[in-house]
Amino acid sequence: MRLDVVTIFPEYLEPLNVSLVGKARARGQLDVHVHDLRQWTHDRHNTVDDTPYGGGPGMVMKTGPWGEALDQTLADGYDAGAHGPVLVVPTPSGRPFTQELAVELSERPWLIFTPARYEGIDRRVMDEYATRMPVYEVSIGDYVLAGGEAAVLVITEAVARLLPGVLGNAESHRDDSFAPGAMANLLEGPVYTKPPEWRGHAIPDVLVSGHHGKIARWRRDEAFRRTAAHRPDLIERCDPAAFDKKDRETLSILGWAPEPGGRFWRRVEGVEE
Ligand code: J9Q
Repeated sequence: MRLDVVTIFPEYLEPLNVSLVGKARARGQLDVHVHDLRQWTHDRHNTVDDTPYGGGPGMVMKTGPWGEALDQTLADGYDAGAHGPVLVVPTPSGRPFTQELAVELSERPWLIFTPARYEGIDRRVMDEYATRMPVYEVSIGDYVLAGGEAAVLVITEAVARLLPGVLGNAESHRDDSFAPGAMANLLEGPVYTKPPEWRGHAIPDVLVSGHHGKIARWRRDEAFRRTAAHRPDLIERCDPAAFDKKDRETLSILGWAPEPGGRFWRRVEGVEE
């Protein structure tokens, strides 16, 4: 996979040299090119932004530098034999970044990221490149960043680990909370390793019982407990028919009951955690 990033802060992308993504690059599984947007400015102050039409706070990134940057990035990539580019624009007004979108992006041969500072990029840039390639405006969550560079790191890591041969066996994906096929879209429960007691904290006895059925059941109950506490929206979306008798018992202890209609779970008032 080829990856281009055009940014006014190329140093911000240094972490792409480290850890899983860095190793994927070193092995030639990922071909990363980081570009300084200001190389496509022509004035003495290397201006990349201007005031918004219609007034209002902040600055908007100008069409000119982005247009030249993307034209040249596309030309260089095609010259190097790349094909099938996708433009990925991190923005709080984009579609949510999910594991499903990570899988979709990991199946593309070439991603071009355009992280923006300020109040975003002039809309005409996305409109222009949308006539030549798919443009994905993506949000990594409901919070405010100073710019899109951190989002590029997040998206790149989620995508790179899905590339064939990038993950070792030790960190295989099958049990990830949000991976397709994970335990019914539940969050994962707590994990423990040696020693069996630490500063007076013991591990749950069941984990050393050697009883695999009981261990699996305990893990599933803990997954329900965490999911109900941290992500009630995931429980609410579940079809009650998806759960066995013990699942339903656990949920009812946690204060959840199937709707009278039977299509969803809902939180029952007055039941403690
Ligand atoms: C560029 N807040 O926020 C959440 N996902 C992306 C972003 C974002 C931001 C500011 C600039 C992206």
